[in-house]
Amino acid sequence: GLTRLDHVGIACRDLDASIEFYRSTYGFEVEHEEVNEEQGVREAMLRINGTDDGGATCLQLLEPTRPDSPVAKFLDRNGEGVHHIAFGTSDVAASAEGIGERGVRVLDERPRRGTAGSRIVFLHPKDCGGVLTELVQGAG
Ligand code: CMX
Ligand code: CO
Repeated sequence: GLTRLDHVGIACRDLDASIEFYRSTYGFEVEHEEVNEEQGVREAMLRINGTDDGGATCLQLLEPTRPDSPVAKFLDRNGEGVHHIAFGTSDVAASAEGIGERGVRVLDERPRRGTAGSRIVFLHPKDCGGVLTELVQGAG
């Protein structure tokens, strides 16, 4: 099952400026930074706290790497802001299958590679009350 809030994804135009905002305003530090070309993002994970199951809750700051990417389209339509939420699971394929059986469209037929070797799938925001929702299984 889903065990925790893994992260909140935030779309931004300037990753470095966004990192600096969260550092100087709240004291959150970057734990991990990478480019994920498949998702079309340059991203940073800022850890907020650890959790009972050994995971963490993070902010994921997302800057688009190309104009046709999901985050670039989101910025064009909405400007900067909250882009998605992500729930942690110990078995992303099983969680996605169970949720799909309840009539929610799963956007990824099989899990894709997410931050730091995690495995992720997305659920359609139109089936989730307008919230783009990600399921994530840590690399472990
Ligand atoms: N949150 C809520 N609603 C969203 C949304 C979001 N982030 N993105 C799009 N929508 C809504 C739009 O507002 C639009 O609604 P209306 O039809 O009412 O106007 C509808 O969904 C379709 O929007 P669109 O701009 O035409 O977008 P697409 O259908 O091309 O794509 C989506 C939408 C969710 C399928 C696509 O963004 C996607 O596949 N996302 C998953 C991958 C992703 O977001 N990767 C980046 C993050 C990577 C990571 O977390 O590691
Ligand atoms: Co995410």
